[in-house]
Amino acid sequence: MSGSKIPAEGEGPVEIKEYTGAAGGWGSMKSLTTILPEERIGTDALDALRRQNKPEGFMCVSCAWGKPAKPHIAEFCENGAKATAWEMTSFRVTPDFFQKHSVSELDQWPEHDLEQAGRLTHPMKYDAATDRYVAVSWADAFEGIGAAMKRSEAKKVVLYSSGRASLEASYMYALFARMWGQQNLPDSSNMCHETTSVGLKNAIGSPVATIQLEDYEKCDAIFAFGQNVGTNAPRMLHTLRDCAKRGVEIVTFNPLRERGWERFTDPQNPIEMATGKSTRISSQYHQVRAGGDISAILGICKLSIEADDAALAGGGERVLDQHFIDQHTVRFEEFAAFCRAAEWDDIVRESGLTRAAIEDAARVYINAKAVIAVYGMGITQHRFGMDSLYMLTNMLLLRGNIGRPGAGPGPVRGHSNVQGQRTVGITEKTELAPVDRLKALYQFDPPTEKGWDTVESCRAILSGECQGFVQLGGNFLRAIPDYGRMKEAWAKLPFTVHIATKLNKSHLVPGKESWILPCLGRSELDIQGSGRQAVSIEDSFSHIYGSIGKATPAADTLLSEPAIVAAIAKQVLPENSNVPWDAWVADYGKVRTAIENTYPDKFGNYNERLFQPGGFWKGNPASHRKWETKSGKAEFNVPRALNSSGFQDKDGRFRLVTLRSNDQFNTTIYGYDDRFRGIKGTRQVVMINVADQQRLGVKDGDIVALVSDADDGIERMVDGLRVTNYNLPDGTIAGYYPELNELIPLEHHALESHVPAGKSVPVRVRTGS
Ligand SMILES: Nc1nc2c(c(=O)[nH]1)N[C@H]1C(S)=C(S)[C@@H](COP(=O)(O)OP(=O)(O)OC[C@H]3O[C@@H](n4cnc5c(=O)[nH]c(N)nc54)[C@H](O)[C@@H]3O)O[C@H]1N2
Ligand SMILES: Nc1nc2c(c(=O)[nH]1)N[C@H]1C(S)=C(S)[C@@H](COP(=O)(O)OP(=O)(O)OC[C@H]3O[C@@H](n4cnc5c(=O)[nH]c(N)nc54)[C@H](O)[C@@H]3O)O[C@H]1N2
Ligand SMILES: [Mo]
Repeated sequence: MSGSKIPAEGEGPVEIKEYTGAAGGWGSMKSLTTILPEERIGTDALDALRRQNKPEGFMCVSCAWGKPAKPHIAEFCENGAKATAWEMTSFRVTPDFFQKHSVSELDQWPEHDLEQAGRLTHPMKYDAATDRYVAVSWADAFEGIGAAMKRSEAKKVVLYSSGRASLEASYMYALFARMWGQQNLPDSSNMCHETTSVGLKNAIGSPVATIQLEDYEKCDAIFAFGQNVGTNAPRMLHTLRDCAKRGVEIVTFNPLRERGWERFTDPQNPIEMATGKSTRISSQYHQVRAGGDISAILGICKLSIEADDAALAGGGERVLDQHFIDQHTVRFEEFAAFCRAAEWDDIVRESGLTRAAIEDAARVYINAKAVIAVYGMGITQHRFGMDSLYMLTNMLLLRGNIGRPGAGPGPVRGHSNVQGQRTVGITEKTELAPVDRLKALYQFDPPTEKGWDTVESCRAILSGECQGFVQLGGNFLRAIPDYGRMKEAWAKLPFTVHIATKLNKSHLVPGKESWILPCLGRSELDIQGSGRQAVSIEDSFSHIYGSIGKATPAADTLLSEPAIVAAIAKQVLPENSNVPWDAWVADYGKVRTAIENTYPDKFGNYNERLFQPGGFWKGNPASHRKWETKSGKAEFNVPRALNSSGFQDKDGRFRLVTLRSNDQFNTTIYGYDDRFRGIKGTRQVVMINVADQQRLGVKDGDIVALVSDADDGIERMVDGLRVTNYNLPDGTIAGYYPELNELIPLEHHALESHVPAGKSVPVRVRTGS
């Protein structure tokens, strides 16, 4: 059994009551005036905020939303500012800190306290005799890591990256892996939008959004699925507000009524702030069951197709774009037959929505000339997540809503450079690696055997096959499912290397040998041989931006990510004059030239265009209706199930949605408040609606446990959760990630993309514990 009790937090009074404010507004100002002084940040940080997301400024380390060519006076949001403050804190985790606290002790600390302790300052190596990390020189660290890697079989070592590292660092990291003879290059995308990368590629031949920021100025309807804008991409609220004001219909599908999709007060608008005025965002809000999107969209498609059938029969105006369907798509007839045959009883049951509600949504869809479908983790993190995504593209294809202005799929990516990492070679899949170019440029034979993704890496860790784990940022152990089982196996790894800015749980379960290598953050000045360096990132719209850090580094002992990656590569690889690692570290412009030589179509004149306002666009074939799919056309797909949970409903079984609060960035917990959801002072909650509470015989404030209800016979439990009244569809309950990751079986993942299915986890509620 892998049960755990979450340690008590003692973070001030717990208060749970409905939040009545809009997203943004004074609430977000108040939240900022708390975190900025808490992190004791200096004038450097305020100056950095002023420059955040502006040409020649630094690009926010929080979300991947686009940075407009004409930025606002303050082009940052509450959560972007928190992320900056968190990185620019004046607290430090020095060798003394590690002398005071053993690793076993630190492992008991809540995640919040670990990161709040401050920025890592020195390279550290674990000493088992004293159970402490002790300071080592950079030279000794690299030598030790090199030796550990060379003792291992390259193909059994994982090189993970979290989506924050720059294009330059990521390109070097992936190149190093391949020159070493492997491509075990999972990244956070494997837990996130990989369903998009696989599903959109299959359906329309492009693994990313086909739209750009400016398309939001041209759409007349937005369909939004499973994304929490107010918390996870708050700058998008400005875009949505402008759309709503223009009369764009915004139709939202989400089991929770997320405040950002309801209304918004612009903190940068003095009149709105003074009058408390807010803009309504969604014109319709549908509280779909967790996993119910397949059926909700099926209803919309069925109504569209049947309206078109009627128009054909009666001579009315066509609803479908027949010309587009004929010219550009395959398998329409199969899909249309499936929709016509679908039964409303099934659609209503599986979506959790009434037929009338779906008819309202369909009316908007049918009348709109240009539709954007925006989505997040509520679509991708399900067992049949790809079927949900296919339904979303099916819907768009019916009326030719892909590849023209103001229309198309708009996945909202997570980490600020997660999409870019894939672009420059961080992938375990050979077909996505630029094998021929690498071979020509560096004269070696890149590996062709598929590497491990996140789930496969976890399997190899569990089985003992994995011989070592390097992470370029991130907190892998805490972000993955099955925390209890994985933690035990992780401790047996022969070596781990963590390139990080802050201490986290992954560092505190040392393998036989473990190093922590502290690096510069993106906001910091990075001086190398040729002077001050810039790095670059790619946003959700495939726009690429330069970023220059200006703040004084947290310690003069820090190295940059490119410098660390190069040093490790030089230890492990035989002397190879074809990669001038030192020259690259001295001048990142040379890495960009190498990237341009590897991907000439996407990165032409890279260095010249680095600071183009609004970023430069790497292009997208599907946006001009060039379909790089197997069939050469956009593909309709019939879904394999009517809901995406991938398990049967049963008495007492719930679909658990694991969510982010407004006070966290993934496993980084800034605080214990989730303002928009009215939850203060705690994260140990399970949100349940009143009818489900009555069925369970529990009430608001009771303490319960959640237990895994997967059919694999493994007991998994999280105890000490406070029942919290919440407006949710029957049978859907919710709580926070990462605390609940214990409950997700590793094998409960999206089928093709292997994204852990954190948005419908089968659980039971255990009372009286
Ligand atoms: N401040 C802040 N910003 C962030 C992050 C952060 O942690 N904090 N994380 C970054 C990262 S890496 C990512 S990937 C993104 C994540 O951003 P989101 O995609 O918004 O991710 P989640 O917070 O997990 O919320 C998913 C949303 O989907 C809804 N949902 C759950 N299940 C379903 C379903 O079956 N159907 C539908 N229609 N909706 C459902 C939930 O109610 C919730 O509103 O944000 C990025 N930005
Ligand atoms: N149950 C459940 N599980 C989930 C999710 C969910 O919704 N539900 N979401 C999934 C998703 S979408 C994602 S993206 C993953 C996130 O997984 P990760 O990306 O691995 O996790 P993060 O919490 O973003 O990583 C935080 C750590 O990154 C390090 N760091 C911060 N900035 C830098 C930097 O500039 N450089 C370096 N080198 N290190 C830095 C710090 O040490 C910090 O502790 O989690 C996934 N797990
Ligand atoms: Mo993510």
